Amino acid sequence: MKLPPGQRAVGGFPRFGKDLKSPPPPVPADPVIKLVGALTEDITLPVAELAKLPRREVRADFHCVAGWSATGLVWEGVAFRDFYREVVEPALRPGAVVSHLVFVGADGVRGVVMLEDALGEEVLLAERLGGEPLTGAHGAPVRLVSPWQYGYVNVKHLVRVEFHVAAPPLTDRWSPLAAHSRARVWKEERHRRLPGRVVRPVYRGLVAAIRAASARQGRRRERG
Ligand SMILES: Nc1nc2c(c(=O)[nH]1)N[C@H]1C(S)=C(S)[C@@H](COP(=O)(O)O)O[C@H]1N2
Ligand SMILES: [Mo]
Repeated sequence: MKLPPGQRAVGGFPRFGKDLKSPPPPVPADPVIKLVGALTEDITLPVAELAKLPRREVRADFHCVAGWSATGLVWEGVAFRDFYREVVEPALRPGAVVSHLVFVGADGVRGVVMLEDALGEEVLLAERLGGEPLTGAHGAPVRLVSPWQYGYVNVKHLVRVEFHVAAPPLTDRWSPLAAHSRARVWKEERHRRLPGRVVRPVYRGLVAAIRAASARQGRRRERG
């Protein structure tokens, strides 16, 4: 299978993220997802309720903006578009036209996704990977999976989804890693202003540094 431009296959599926030195956030006994924003009122949705929606399986490759790809992953969960139609739309404020979503993880990581991208056919609220419940490494209890977008919008450990009627303010406007608002892998939208091709080496350097820091931490943990 061909990979998107600038991507290389890695063996297996590494855990990755902004804080690999910390263990994944613990999963509460009865996890919930808060739904907030353009709704008549906030909703606290038990993750267990997702089981009532139609199940969907997606086989896809996963692409981190830093340049590695994991191939042939099999995810299972609920299609985001089914969730949106059945849970969100009936709760929207009359007249509200949602344009952007913000997905928030238990570790505070935020991913901004345009509604039209989130409604794509293969976008899942995924609870299972390779026939098993998600592990802490890969986003337990539930994560967003949007295979046509870079990993950074595939937020793990979902605790909150915000429904916005305008583009949310950019918090990383001046960062060298300024995330692209679409992050589409086949268009190599790695960076908000610079062509993806140009920033490839920057992200590659970053991945090496994060890996090294995480390995050092792992060795320290082993030694106790
Ligand atoms: N909550 C949370 N979600 C996250 C991240 C993170 O640090 N925290 N990192 C993102 C990045 S950059 C990538 S590449 C993928 C990695 O997913 P994996 O750890 O399952 O390989 O998760 C994304 N989602
Ligand atoms: Mo990533």
